[in-house]
Amino acid sequence: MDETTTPRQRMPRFPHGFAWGAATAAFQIEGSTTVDGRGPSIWDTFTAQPGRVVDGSDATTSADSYRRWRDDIALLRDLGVDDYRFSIAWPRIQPGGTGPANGAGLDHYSRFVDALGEAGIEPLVTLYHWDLPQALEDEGGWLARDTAQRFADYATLVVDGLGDRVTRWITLNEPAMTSLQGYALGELAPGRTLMLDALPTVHHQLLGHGLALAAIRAARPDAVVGITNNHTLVEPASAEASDLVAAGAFDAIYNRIFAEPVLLGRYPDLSALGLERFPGLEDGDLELIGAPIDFYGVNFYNPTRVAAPSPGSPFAQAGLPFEPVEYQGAPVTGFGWPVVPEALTRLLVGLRESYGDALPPVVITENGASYPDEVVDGRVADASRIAYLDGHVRAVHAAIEAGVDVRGYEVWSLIDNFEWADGYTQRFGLVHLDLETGERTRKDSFAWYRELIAGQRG
Ligand code: IFM
Repeated sequence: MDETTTPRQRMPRFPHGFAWGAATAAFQIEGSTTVDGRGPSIWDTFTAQPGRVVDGSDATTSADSYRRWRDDIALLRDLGVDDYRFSIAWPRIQPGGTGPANGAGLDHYSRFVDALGEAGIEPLVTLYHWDLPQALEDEGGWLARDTAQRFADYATLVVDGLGDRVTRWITLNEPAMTSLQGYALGELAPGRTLMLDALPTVHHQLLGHGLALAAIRAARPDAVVGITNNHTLVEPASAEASDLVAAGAFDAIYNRIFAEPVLLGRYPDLSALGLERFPGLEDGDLELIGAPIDFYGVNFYNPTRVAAPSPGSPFAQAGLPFEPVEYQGAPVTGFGWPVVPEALTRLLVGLRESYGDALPPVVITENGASYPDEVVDGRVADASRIAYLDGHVRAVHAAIEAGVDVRGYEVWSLIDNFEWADGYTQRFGLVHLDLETGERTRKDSFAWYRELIAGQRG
């Protein structure tokens, strides 16, 4: 250990049973996109369109984890994690989005789960991390109510195949990003620019969560099921009334329309957006969506400062009552995201204050930072990532001390991977990926995290 990998201060002790892990997603790491009968997803379509991905790259190889999964498990074992959060690719299980399970695809994950078990690592499985089968997008994607039922059918196939060895399931990853960036702004697949007309995709995803939750519970009463939402701590840009109103509207559309139906069984008041009833909502839906879950997954990266839209800005032109503004006074990651660890404590305490006993135990299902890492003489000295992770882990501890029931923490990500529309320009891994050779090099943050986990056990 040298000075960059030695924690500056001793990490406080987390509660007994707190689970330490690392996270990935199928499309971002697997490659082998045409192997074993996998069908095309919206991300294959999107990456093939010129100009969609900043470096023109695609995910046909990435970390090659579909073939090199044993290497990934060796890394996880070395890291000493309790669990591994990974996702199942829907187009490997149902290449056309409907019908019986594709045996070859299911067998792959079955082998993988067995090997994790042999390594003493518990799977935490995300059923949907953005790779919708293209055939379903052709039928309307998440704009179509039927996609919710298709998702529940797919979830049932997976749980029937793996539920004897997998206990913990996450239905959806970050439905906010799918709706806001995928269908409203066009920054992620499927690249639609529907603005507020994208709102039915919010409801149909949440309905998919509710239907899948019921299906999983019916198939495996012992299953432990949650959802993962991406949360940001929203701060008004000033104390002006207009900025306070703007921050409230942004909080509603980014955080609360995804949290409240799940936790409280109702949508927040969206009259600031001119909405009296949520688009797509039908009688009985909220009972399904708001059915009790076993844990609530929180992905957190950074806070967001929000102002009233300046006249003529794209936000004003789109009729949106808010505009995110630069977050001054904090260091930034490679993505330019502000690094403010205490914002995570405030966010978690705020969730507890807002939702009280309706908030089940929380798992931090993603947290991490991208930096432009390089291998120099066989080493990646990523002191900035260590500082980011160290600060955020302490922030989780502070939230627990303040009374929030947090049960686990997953670093995003185990290994550098395909960062969606940013291609390979943003490296989030504890492990460096050589994009030419596929070679994996443990970064200093890997050693730091390994020591943290070992220290919590000792
Ligand atoms: O890489 C993504 C992940 O797929 C979803 N959450 C945010 C990460 C970093 O942008």
